[in-house]
Amino acid sequence: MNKNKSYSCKGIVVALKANFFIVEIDFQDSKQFSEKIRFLCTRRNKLDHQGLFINVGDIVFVEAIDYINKRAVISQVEPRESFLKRPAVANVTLIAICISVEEPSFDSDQTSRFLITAEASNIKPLVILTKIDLMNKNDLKVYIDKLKSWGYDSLPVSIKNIESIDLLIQRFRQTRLTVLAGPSGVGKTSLINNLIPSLSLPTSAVSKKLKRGIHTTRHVELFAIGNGSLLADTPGFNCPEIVSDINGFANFFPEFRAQLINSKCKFRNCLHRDEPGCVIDKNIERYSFYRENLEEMINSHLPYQGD
Ligand SMILES: Nc1nc2c(ncn2[C@@H]2O[C@H](COP(=O)(O)OP(=O)(O)OP(=O)(O)O)[C@@H](O)[C@H]2O)c(=O)[nH]1
Ligand SMILES: [Mg+2]
Ligand SMILES: [Zn+2]
Repeated sequence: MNKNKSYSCKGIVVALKANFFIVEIDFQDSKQFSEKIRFLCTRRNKLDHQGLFINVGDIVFVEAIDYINKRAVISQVEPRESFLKRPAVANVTLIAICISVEEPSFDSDQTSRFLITAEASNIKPLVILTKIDLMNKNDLKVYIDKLKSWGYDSLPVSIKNIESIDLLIQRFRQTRLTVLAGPSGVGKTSLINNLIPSLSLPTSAVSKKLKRGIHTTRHVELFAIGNGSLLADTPGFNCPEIVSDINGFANFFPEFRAQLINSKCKFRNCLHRDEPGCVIDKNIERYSFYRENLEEMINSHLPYQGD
């Protein structure tokens, strides 16, 4: 294990705490023995001047390493391969969108908004249907089929079903950095506690009155899940904002993309509203969601006409 002070080491930002960064460094010796150590870090002023914002998931170089007090200074940030804006995580390779059908109940628009966030960041989403112990098999099939018709695979899980947890571990170990995202109270932190039994992160029951989660997790944090893979717990939020330009919006819907592969609309810039020669089937489930949000975008782009 090389702990020579003059070295600069590569690590990953696993959490932000006030004005500090928690950086995890994997020290490996010649016998392949590995020890992961977390350091409380500040950053060199020059990074501020370069306007570089450091986020969880960033690969960084640290120097001035104090092994006794576990302190160091970030001197360099590697270019990002991807960036998810909300929750803010760099270098994400998979977004696992956690959605429950009961407690809190399934909300189609909210689920679509999470999916669109992933599509807009160009990061592959996977839907995890949580708390399946609270529903019967027929209902579960309805939701799996619904998501399939939108173009998404889903993995049904429950913390009360060990096999489903094992399947999740296998899935997450195949990808470098998975973010668990989704509304508050769907069970993201509970899943992590079950996937990594040495953790006991705080969780809380869904509010009976509001029928929603109470925002228990407040910060993004990365945890090692084996095979060099990382998993991010994130604070739940209930209404992700849609960020899209008018012409690119339809492209965020896999079921629209599938229709446009086989046939083309008459007009190249067709918005799939009421244009002649439009090939999009207006009876598909999410057309009304698309249309309402598109009209909102169009209206907010109209020049002000006066009162
Ligand atoms: N029945 C059942 N309850 C679950 C399951 N998973 C989580 N819960 C419960 O759901 C509640 C909310 O769980 P959390 O893990 O705090 O939810 P979260 O998504 O992390 O919520 P935020 O941190 O607020 O975003 C807790 O009371 C859990 O015990 C499950 O598989 N089945
Ligand atoms: Mg949580
Ligand atoms: Zn069209």
